[in-house]
Parts: sequence; C-alpha cells; structure tokens
Amino acid sequence: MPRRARKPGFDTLAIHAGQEPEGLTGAVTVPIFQTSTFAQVAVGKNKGYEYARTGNPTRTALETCLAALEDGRWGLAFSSGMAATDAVAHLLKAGDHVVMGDDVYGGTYRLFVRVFDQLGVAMTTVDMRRLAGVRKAMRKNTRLVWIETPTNPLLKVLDIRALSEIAHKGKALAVVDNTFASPYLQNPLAHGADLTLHSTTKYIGGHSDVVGGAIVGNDTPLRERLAFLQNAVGGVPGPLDAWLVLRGAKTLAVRMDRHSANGLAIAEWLGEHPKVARVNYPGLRSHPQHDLAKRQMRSFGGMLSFELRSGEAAAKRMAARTKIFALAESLGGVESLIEVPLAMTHGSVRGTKLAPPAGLVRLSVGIETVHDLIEDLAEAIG
Ligand code: P1T
Repeated sequence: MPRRARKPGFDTLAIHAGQEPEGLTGAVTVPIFQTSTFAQVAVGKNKGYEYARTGNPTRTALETCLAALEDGRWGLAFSSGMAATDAVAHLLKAGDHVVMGDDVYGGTYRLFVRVFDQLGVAMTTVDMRRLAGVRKAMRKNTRLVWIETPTNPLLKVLDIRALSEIAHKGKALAVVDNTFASPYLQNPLAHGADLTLHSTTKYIGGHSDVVGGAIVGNDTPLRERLAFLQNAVGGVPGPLDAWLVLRGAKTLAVRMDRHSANGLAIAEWLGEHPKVARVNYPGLRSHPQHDLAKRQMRSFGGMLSFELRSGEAAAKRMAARTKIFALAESLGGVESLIEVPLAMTHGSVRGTKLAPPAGLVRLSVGIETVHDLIEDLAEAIG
C-alpha cells in the first residue's frame, strides 16, 4: 500500500493490508499457496519460506491483515480459536496461576481446568466486573489474566484498561478474547492489553465455512515466543483456510454494521416482549455496563442472550422452532443462529459456578432482513 501521512482507515486495511497484487501475475487476490514445502536456492538460503508449518505466504497475508485491523505490530494465525488459546496457555509453566472471568466460552474454561491443570497451572475464576474481586484473586504467581469481553454467553462487559492495569501490577499478561466484538468494534491493545485473541471462525471469517484462530500483539519478544509455539506445537491453518478467513476479513466492517443494527433492533424487541424475563445486550441502555461498552466499543455487535419467563423447557422448545435462525453452535456468520448454551456450547461448565442459567437462549444475529428475523422469533416464542 502507498505510504500516506494519514493511516488508512479500517475498511481500506481490511481489503489491502498484506494483500498487494501478486508479483508474478498481478493477481489482485492473494493466491492460495497450496504447498507443503518451498524449493530452496541453496542449503541455508531460501526465498523467505521453507516449510509450510513454519510459514506460508497466504498465511502471512492473513497475519499482516489481522495485525493491521487490531492496530498491533504483529499477528499469528492458528488452526482454531482453541489452538490460539492453547499457544497463550503454553507461555505458562507448572506453578503458575491464571485469573479468568466467570463467564467465558466453555472450551476456554475446559482447556485450563482439564488440560493445563494437569500440567500444574492453577486457575481462579472471578466476576471480573468487580475489580476488587480480581485484585483479591491475584496471587504472587499469577502470570495470566484472561479477559473475555463481551462474555460468552451472558454478554457482560469488562473494563479492559482497569483489568490490564491489575494484571500488569502483578506482572501478569493481560489477554483479551475479542471474538464477540471483532477488531471492528473493539481494539483491546489500545486499552492496554498485551494480546488480543480471536476465534476467526466467527465474525472475521464471517460465513460459517472455516475454523481458525489468531493472536495479535505489539511486544516483539512475546511474538518470538508465540511464533516458536505456533511452529513447535503446529496448530497452523492450511492455506485454503487462511485464504477463507482473509476473504471474510475484507467485508468485516460492512457486516459488523449490519450485525450491530440487527442486534440492537432484536434486543429492543425482545426487551418489550411480555414472555421475555431479561435480555443481555451491551447496546441496551438498561445493560449494567452500557456506559463502559460505549467507551470501549464502537458499536455492540450481533450477539445477545435472553431468558424466557417460563424457563428452560420453553427455551428449548423455542430454539427448536425457529425457521430462519438455525439451531446450531458457533456464531458470527452472516446467517442467524440460535442455541441454548448450557445444553450446547457450554456443556463443559455444567455443575460449576460458571454455568449459565439453564433457560438462557443465545442468538447470533445475522445480516438477513431484520423484519424476517423478528417474525421468526415471534412465531417461535408463540
Ligand atoms: O471454535 P474455535 O475456533 O476453536 O474458537 C473457540 C472460541 C474461543 N473464544 C470464544 C469467545 C468463542 O466463542 C469460541 C468458540 N465458541 C463457540 C463455538 C460458540 O458457539 O460459542
């Protein structure tokens, strides 16, 4: 991209960062370098790539683009959000301690309590809306503070700046799982976080056709450690998957605007429905952290959750009845999805203090015509 005095805008970066026309043919779209290895010029001399687990030009384009979108110095792409989370967890060693929010994606919690716990890494979960509780949870050996915001599935909004300060005071890394917001709505590095992490399966990919993950940061030694883990552990995306995520990223801004508009309209509609007991959406004035969300986020996205007055059985009935909203795990695609977290995405927190209400319904509001979505929900609520 030509150098300019003013930094290019988000939409321009999404389409051009790391994506110069290809040198040999001028192809405007980054090619899918579907190769596992690269011929070397001489022993010890190559053209920047040697083996595709270590690096692949399609993946490099994606990593450069994601770094630009999060306004970070570097990006690393992984084969899934969990592979990215695993790389961060591998920065820890036996005897270290993690402080994590008490409402996170079930798989994130599971990785720490079922895998890293076995390796000697302890964890405390705490309601991160209360900073005093977070300070109390910090120990001498706390090396990681895991901040997912907005949270999955209760849409709590956490103060990235304040939590990063607490982490840094205790010499711990502040890592934000930015999956629900996407880089278009929230840039955690600008609020003091050390790393921002994504399941690119969700909004960045945007079309429910690929699984991927990413980490973006500014600190160079941290990049070296994570790039080492990316290669040593090997959870890398293949070239086609990297390309699909990169293609999704190009339209992230326009999609997020529509997700946010549809999300707000549906949250407001649900909020007035007589059968709905409560709606969790950061864009509603009634959300307890609405002011913080306005400071920290550009808009509020397409994720929301709610409870029906008549409880769990009614929630499950409703989730099975929608016609446009597909009953499915995952989120962030152009099509709307509905699910019951405790029975689906958050089964691994069942029986713990992290368990969401059994009757909680979660929506990933897509970019379809909003009246059709509201009609679908109205008929399913009955
Ligand atoms: O599925 P994967 O790409 O490995 O990403 C894991 C992940 C990480 N962080 C958050 C906030 C997530 O929501 C997820 C995956 N979540 C779902 C599949 C879901 O339906 O909530």
